[in-house]
Amino acid sequence: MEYKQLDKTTIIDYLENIQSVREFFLSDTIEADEIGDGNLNFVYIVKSLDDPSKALIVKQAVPYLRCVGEDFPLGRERMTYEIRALEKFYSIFPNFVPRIYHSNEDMSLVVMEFLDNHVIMRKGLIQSVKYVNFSEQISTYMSAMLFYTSSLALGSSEKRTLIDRFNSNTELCKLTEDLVFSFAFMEHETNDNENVKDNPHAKKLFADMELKEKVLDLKYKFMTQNDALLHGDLHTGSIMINEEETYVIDPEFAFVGPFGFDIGALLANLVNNYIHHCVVTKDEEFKEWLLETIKEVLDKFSEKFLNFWSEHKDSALLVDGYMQANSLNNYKIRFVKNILKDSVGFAGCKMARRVYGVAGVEEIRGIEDITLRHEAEALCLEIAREFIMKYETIESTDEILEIIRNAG
Ligand code: ADP
Ligand code: SR1
Ligand code: MG
Repeated sequence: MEYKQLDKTTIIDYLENIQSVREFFLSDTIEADEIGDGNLNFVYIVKSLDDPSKALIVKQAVPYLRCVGEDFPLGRERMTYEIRALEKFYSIFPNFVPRIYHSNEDMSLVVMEFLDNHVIMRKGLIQSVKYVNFSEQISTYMSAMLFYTSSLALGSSEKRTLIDRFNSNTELCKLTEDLVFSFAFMEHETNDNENVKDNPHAKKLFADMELKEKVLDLKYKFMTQNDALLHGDLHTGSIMINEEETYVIDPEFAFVGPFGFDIGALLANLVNNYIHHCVVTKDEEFKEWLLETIKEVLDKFSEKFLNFWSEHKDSALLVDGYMQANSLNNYKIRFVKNILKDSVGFAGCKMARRVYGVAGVEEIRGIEDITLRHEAEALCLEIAREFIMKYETIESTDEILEIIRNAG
């Protein structure tokens, strides 16, 4: 089928020919509305006019970056990787990924479950909403997705097949290389240059060679380590949540990359939210809940990852009988500690890129009072720097919390 960019009218004609969608809506009259608020794609809600409880989401990639417009071309193949990742993640643990009703790589389009009772997590966190099941659920999601797509679970050829299926997501990997690890640390036309101009914190960041060397090390890990299938953009805007459930959406940046990258993205976004509450709401109780949540997410991740591993004796990495039990156990504990260390480094890069780089986050760039915004930015850069400079020596989650608490 030849690619065609759909709109809220032509989507209806398209869906009429899709069997699974017809079975969902039966003979109901349907209507579409565009609801996308992301940076890259168009997202439509398609609703039944006969039964308002029935709705589906249609997401289509266009051959440019939505938030900039047609002047910024971007291959729509990103949707191919989003579809493949959604299917892969769903096959590992269906509870955390929207159900797919239809996908079409030629049309760069996916039709999926409408998460009607869920909100984008970032929005909830800004409103100080506590999600009590979150640490349990997201730690299961991250440990399962990372473990079962890694060489600790897969055989050697299966792992290489997985890499072949995902690692031509070149344009989006390049976007991350540029935006997360490079441009936000230097003078660049894509930065938020109104804010960079005459800003001593920006000047200091861009001149911080000690920091930039460490960022380069982390960028190199991002570019060369093929540990596991990543979501690739696991910020709190890619999580839809309510008090009971957690769903992860939007994996178009998926590729086989370093274990610590998704965990780092999540950590960075939780800390950015903490900073918002330090500076704007000063909600001490919520800040404490965020810190506890960070600790729980990381500790539970390690525990669950090790549990999955204990059930797998043979893999690309390990042959049963290769090592004595206690040595193997020590090896595994060290392995997971190294994942956490890298997560902290990646979190630092992810935090810093939100300060002056393109695509800020609401928690910081959305602060209208300029003095408070600068205060949040300074705090963000301070914690990011500590994370990046110290990540290789971090031994426990308590040390991570200490860095966060002691800043400011
Ligand atoms: P982009 O790739 O452009 O970032 P997203 O996948 O993040 O797009 O989707 C943009 C917005 O659409 C989300 O912030 C969310 O509000 C809404 N959305 C996306 N998928 C769903 C879904 N399955 N159910 C409900 N809303 C969704
Ligand atoms: C120009 S795209 C900017 C950012 O949006 C996505 O959510 C990723 O984080 C990307 O870096
Ligand atoms: Mg998004």
